[in-house]
Amino acid sequence: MDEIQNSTRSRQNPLNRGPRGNIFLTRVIGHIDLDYFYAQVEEVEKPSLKGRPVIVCVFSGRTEDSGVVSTANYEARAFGVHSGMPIVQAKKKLEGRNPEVIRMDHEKYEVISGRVMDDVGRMVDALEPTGIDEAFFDITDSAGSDYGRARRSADSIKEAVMKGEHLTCSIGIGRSKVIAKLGSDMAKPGGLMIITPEDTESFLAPLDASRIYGVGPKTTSTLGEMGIMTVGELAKADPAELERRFGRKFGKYLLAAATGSDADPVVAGLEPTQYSRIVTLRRDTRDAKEVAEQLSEGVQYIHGKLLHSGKSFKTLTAIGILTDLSTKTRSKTFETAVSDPSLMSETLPALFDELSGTTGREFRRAGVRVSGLEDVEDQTSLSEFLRPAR
Ligand code: DCP
Ligand code: CA
Ligand code: CA
Repeated sequence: MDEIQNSTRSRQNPLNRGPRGNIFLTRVIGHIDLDYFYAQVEEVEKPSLKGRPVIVCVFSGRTEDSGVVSTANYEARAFGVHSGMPIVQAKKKLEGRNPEVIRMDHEKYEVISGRVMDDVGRMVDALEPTGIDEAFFDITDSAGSDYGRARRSADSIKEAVMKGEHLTCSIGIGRSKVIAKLGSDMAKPGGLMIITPEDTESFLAPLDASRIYGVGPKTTSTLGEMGIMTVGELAKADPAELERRFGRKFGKYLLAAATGSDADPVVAGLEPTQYSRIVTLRRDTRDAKEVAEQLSEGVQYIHGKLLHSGKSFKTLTAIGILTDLSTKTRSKTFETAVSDPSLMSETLPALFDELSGTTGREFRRAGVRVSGLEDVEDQTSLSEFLRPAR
């Protein structure tokens, strides 16, 4: 049975010949990027914001309005507001438009980002996060190099992100990272762009060379001096000249990127920097003890992960998702790294107690996270210190 499946698969697989004439499968690489991420999270948390301009801001605290816009939803962008703009300027542009100005809450976006990455990570062969709201993924094997199947995978990923976090995202798919990234950029907001191997050349040719990942203003201007404006022109450039101007490594990269043959692999999730577990509570409640009790399995799960990876942690975070779906967190950082599960169980009720004190709402879901991971090496675990010798 296996054999039949394998032979059917390989007959359908588009085959390529590599540099040494060896046959390899056409890669299927994706790039996912969450739409207007911080602002969209705020909209999900407070649906009444939808349709109004929303700006998420980092206040520097010097004067009431000093600071910059972290991101803005599309309603605010329509009036010229963008990331990095001074808050004062953004407010001017939105005068009379009833904008919502929200303070950036990085912790919250981290939690949601982590959940999205976990969900997407389970649906792909390899996931390489490259920022809080984006990641490359590889689905060559699971899609069998078939771009029709790749489309269905991408649709499922978009559905999963919507179902799990109520967020829209943009996805690009192609045979290299550069193509996938161009695809997700062009698909924004909310779209899916698939660039099949056959369409790659005609897709790339007319684009401005500056759109290639890693090509900044300086490179663009040097390319301009060489008479190269488009990716198509770059693809036809003299390799020796490119290497002379940009150095061997970057020169080679530019040529590979322009022909859609950059071979950089998707490197799956490096070392974990945190472990977390979130559960839906049996009933909505404000009782911190009740919440913490229902996380005991989560604590055991994290303890297992710590043991398995030989790590201990410095920071313990209680995550509360309230009945209005807003996410709140409280953390405690220990002086030295610890890994004891009973220490987690003992600390959580106090953290949830603090959390419930700052909000008038009940918890619907709750979670626990450990971060600031350190190698245990030969440090004795706290439980061994505390446990009476037998
Ligand atoms: N960000 C920031 N300051 C910037 C750029 C971004 O704080 N100068 C934060 C806020 C964004 C998040 O990073 O929500 C992701 O950045 P993106 O560049 O992906 O921008 P958005 O997700 O906001 O918008 P888009 O829909 O264009 O991807
Ligand atoms: Ca984004
Ligand atoms: Ca991004």
